[in-house]
Amino acid sequence: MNIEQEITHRAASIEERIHPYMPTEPGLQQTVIDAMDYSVFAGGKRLRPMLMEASYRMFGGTEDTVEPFMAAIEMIHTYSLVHDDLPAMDNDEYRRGKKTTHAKYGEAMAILAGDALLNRAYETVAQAMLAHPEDSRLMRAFAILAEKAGIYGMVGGQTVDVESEKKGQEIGREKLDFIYRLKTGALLEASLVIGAVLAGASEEEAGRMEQAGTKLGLAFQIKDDILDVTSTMEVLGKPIGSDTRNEKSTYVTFEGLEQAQKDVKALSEEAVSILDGVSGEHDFLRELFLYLIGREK
Ligand code: GRG
Repeated sequence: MNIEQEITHRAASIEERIHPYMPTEPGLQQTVIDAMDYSVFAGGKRLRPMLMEASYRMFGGTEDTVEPFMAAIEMIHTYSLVHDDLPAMDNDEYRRGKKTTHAKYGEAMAILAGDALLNRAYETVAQAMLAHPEDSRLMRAFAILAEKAGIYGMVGGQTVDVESEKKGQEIGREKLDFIYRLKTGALLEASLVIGAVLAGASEEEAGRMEQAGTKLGLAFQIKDDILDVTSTMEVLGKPIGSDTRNEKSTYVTFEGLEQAQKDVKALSEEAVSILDGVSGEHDFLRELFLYLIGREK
């Protein structure tokens, strides 16, 4: 398998399948619809829906009930990026090589586009549940999505991150790990667990997928910290060095670049070994986990 080609192919297919879940009905609220569309289709690796679908297939899922959840998690991920880029948070002007949503549409419209994407995600999943009222897996998956995106997940991690950014604030490794596990890890965990649950995996198997997601999330965020130091604006699609400029404590400031690289590799391999302990064909997932160690953006 040429993993790069496979990822590109899957990302394109995911993009096509997400599209129909986005709003299209024209109305006076056209601007916010345009801003949602701009944000979702500005690029992006489509990693979360890719993980979700691969996990679904790993546990024998064959239907398209996973698709609304794939669309929903990408909408939630995109809303989080749109809000994270706002002047009140990171105040970033570029992402994925393009102007951020607030830089293009203004701050108010970016807040609304983020809000609308979050709502649209839940609308999308609710429609799927209404279409299959007999399938309790959809309800379980919905509950996981909501929890992992909320205060016990991504929003919780972002809260501690925002509070820790006050200049001169010393944050310990424990707090850093908490931030990474929730801010970055929670949606990756959700992707793997939701795929498993929708395909009918057992509680134990879903738990293992969650553990793999936790390790992967940590590795992914540490790699993000590394790229902020070692990459370029051209490759990353956003300015580098933002953590240093904001005097932000990161894994790299705690452990140094070399150790951080080693830990990304070790964590990714731990994630793979958890995967390998679960039955079900997962060649692509394994390759994807390992590919992310060396990712350049
Ligand atoms: C605003 C509630 C709220 C949360 C924001 C996701 C997030 C939390 C902040 C974004 C900044 C950041 C460094 C998050 C860590 C996770 C991460 C590396 C996100 C980028 O994910 P990719 O690389 O993005 O999958 P693409 O563009 O490929 O979709």
